Amino acid sequence: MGIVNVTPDSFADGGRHPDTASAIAHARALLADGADILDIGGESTRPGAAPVTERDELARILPVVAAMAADGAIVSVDTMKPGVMRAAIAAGATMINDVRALAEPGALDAVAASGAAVCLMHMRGAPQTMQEALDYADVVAEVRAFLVARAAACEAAGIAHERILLDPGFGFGKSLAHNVSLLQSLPSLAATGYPVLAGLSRKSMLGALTGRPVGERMAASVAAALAAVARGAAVVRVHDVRETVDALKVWSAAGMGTGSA
Ligand code: 7PM
Repeated sequence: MGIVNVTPDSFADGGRHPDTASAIAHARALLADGADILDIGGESTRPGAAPVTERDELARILPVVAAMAADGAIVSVDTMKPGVMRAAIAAGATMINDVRALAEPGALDAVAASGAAVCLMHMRGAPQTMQEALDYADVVAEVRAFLVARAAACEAAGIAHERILLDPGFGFGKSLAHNVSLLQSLPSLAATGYPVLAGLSRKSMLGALTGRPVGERMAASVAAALAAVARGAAVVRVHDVRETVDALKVWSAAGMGTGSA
């Protein structure tokens, strides 16, 4: 899964859709690099990020979703808003990636009413405050229980078991030790039977492990993707698609098990 961010700093004071063309070009490059899925996001989940209105989020992502769906790509949309989910699905998205695991009122129904798949992610608290209270008795058990409960809520709302993926949410309200525990215990999440999606690309836990700033974390990110696949991830969400796909090809040839980047 290749990451396509459509969150321009210039958008609020700039032109109407200043970066649609560059986002589409980036998405096409990720497909050429071997991405199986594009994850298109117009709302930053960055800690402390300013909230984005539904109107602005739609203006950012819809042209990109429509163009990539028209190209035949499998399109995921990274959003917490039911209105954005519905519009994105109508424009051709077939997967919703929600860091709030469809907790927003109406989100369950928005996905259930469609044939779309959903990635349910674990986050402690809200993006603005999630790194404040990092207390877990057993982070692996707590994350797993949360995700299994959300999957049950999805199924009760009419979302088929086969359409649900689980994601421990690396970096979302977790310390380095919590993130490392979750990575090591990914098989326990995979044992639920739902495919697991792992997002480790360029994250601060890799900075903590290597001492590298965000612009110098590609090798760490590729290693993290391989580690996640080795521990049972079915999908890895990455910025560096070409390098990750190359690494997974060698990994696979060596009989180390397969995943999709
Ligand atoms: C600032 C902070 C910028 C955090 C970007 C991020 C995930 C996700 C994100 C993930 C799923 C990033 C994150 N991370 N969706 N969206 N899983 N399913 O590093 O780990 O891309 S945003």
